[in-house]
Amino acid sequence: TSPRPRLLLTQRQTPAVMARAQKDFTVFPVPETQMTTARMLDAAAQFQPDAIMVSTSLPVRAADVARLPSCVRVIATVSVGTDHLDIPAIAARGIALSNTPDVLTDCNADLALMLILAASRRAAEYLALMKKGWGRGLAMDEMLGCRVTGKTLGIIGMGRIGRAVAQRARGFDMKILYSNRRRLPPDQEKGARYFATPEEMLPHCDILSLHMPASAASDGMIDARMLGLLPRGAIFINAARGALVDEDALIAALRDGHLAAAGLDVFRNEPTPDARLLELPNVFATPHIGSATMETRTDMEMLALDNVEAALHGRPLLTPVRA
Ligand code: 8YV
Repeated sequence: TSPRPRLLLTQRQTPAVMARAQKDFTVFPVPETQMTTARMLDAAAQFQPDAIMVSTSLPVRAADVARLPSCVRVIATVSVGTDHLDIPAIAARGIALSNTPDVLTDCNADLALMLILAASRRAAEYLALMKKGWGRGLAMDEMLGCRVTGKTLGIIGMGRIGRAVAQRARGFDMKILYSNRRRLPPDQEKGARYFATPEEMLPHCDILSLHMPASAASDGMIDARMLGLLPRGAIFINAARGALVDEDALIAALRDGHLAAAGLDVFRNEPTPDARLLELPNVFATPHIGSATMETRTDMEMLALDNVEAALHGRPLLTPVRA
């Protein structure tokens, strides 16, 4: 029998995935916490893996790709986003690359709705009050939130996740606007109103939610000018990527009340976001947990393993990342 392929896991996976990995592969000892890229490169040099599983918290840039041993045939990222990877450099080394689309769409959309509801209804402030001691009844006009039902939601990036957010928002009778590189066919648009540019859409949004990938072109696209186009009192939601946002401009807009609130799952500096953002009472923040359910993380990691096995058996990847 041929020896089992060697798999470098850069962090622990869910129990079902660990069991499968340990059965089907020789697995490098998995660290308690996420490896750094430097540690991953050392482990790769020592362990000589056929395959490596990474995630958004393990960037692989061109200089890192250059240091990978030649035995590495496939990198599987446990994420739909690929902005942490140098795709051309990986392709140039002849290393197959897969990601995990679709399986996380629902959980990410659920999280976006959680952020919309929590930001609109001041969940962070109420939780802080309850922990401090409710103490006395709130006055009828004190600490009021914003109604969600019937509001206008603008979505930038109407891909799988954006459409799943729209689907959920329809349950709250929200009016859906979207901007996207291209207009969707009617069966996907489902009555949402298309804008060719975000600039044209923003003045009409009560709530703005980002669902596009990060890239060099989209870096910092939500800046002071764009935020200024939103009506006063709008709510800003980001469960996509922190790099899409100029956080100085976001902080200014939240401080001066131009934005009523923000719901943020992603930040420019993870895992140590700008403290000024987290101190704001009108920010509801979570630590990049859009896909973090047992079911979805298991599905993502199983799909990553399926891709690894396909690559090592010379079959086409299930979900390839194309250069
Ligand atoms: C992370 C994500 O991958 O899929 C993505 O693009 O950002 C998340 O699902 C996950 O949190 C692991 O880092």
